[in-house]
Amino acid sequence: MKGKIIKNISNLYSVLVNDEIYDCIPRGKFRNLNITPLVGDEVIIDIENKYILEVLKRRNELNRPMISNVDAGIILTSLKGPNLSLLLLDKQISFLTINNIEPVIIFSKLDLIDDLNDINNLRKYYESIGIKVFYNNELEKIKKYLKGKEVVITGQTGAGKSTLINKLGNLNIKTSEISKALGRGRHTTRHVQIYNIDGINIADTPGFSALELNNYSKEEIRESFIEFENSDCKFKDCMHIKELNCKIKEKVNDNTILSSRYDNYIKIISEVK
Ligand SMILES: Nc1nc2c(ncn2[C@@H]2O[C@H](COP(=O)(O)OP(=O)(O)OP(=O)(O)O)[C@@H](O)[C@H]2O)c(=O)[nH]1
Ligand SMILES: [Mg+2]
Ligand SMILES: [Zn+2]
Repeated sequence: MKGKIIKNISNLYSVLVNDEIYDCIPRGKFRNLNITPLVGDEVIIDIENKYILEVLKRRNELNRPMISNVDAGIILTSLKGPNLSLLLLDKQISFLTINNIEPVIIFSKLDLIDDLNDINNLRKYYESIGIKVFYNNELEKIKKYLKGKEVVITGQTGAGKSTLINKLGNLNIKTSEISKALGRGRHTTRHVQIYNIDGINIADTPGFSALELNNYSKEEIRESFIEFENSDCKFKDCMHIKELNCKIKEKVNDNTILSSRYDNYIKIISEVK
């Protein structure tokens, strides 16, 4: 039977087959073949013995969070508690872009900020380079945009990922209750799980506080900065660092390119091999 993995906790995978959920374990051969099934995978299962027999070809996959076959990644970005980190935001945009997944920015905790001027300008900038941006209270707009898509929601611990999914789907995601019951004192999602909300498949994921992009090349990082495309620099292969007649640096100087974007680009490529 063919199904889709919608949840994974250690070696147990919940596979959805025609509205029924089967908790399966992978066949031993996967370990030898070095295949780890991922949430989002289309799989063939043996319903009687509750085995995953085969993982079908993936459209794409991420290692952080561990998920496959997604169209869009929501970068849930909190403005306060956790505080806004434009470096982490830009890293996530690059990470998703390199992996052929559309980045979508959703800002949360606007209610904790007095002056929204800066954040409105930030929104306009990211929109101007072709990225969809929402505030987390724009529930209907978010739903409309995500309709029919396979989506993963990523971002810092405590940014409000599970809260947003609960609001979108009128859900009460159990993971926060479980962590409360265990006395950890904070709502922390500990596994990846896909929820179906009015035609949107949306995966909740555990949060993180840092992201390393050092598996990628400097060129891949450069390509992931969308606004650097067709730069028309003097040198065709300009890295936009110290080269002469660099059009990107000119655009940074005349504020066509957001200076934090450029600074973060320099930071990210300096971490790379
Ligand atoms: N003031 C305010 N609080 C929010 C907002 N969104 C979420 N929160 C709160 O932030 C806290 C953390 O929210 P969660 O949804 O558990 O965060 P998460 O991103 O799922 O965190 P992890 O599962 O640990 O990765 C909760 O107390 C939420 O009520 C918001 O827009 N404004
Ligand atoms: Mg959560
Ligand atoms: Zn250049």
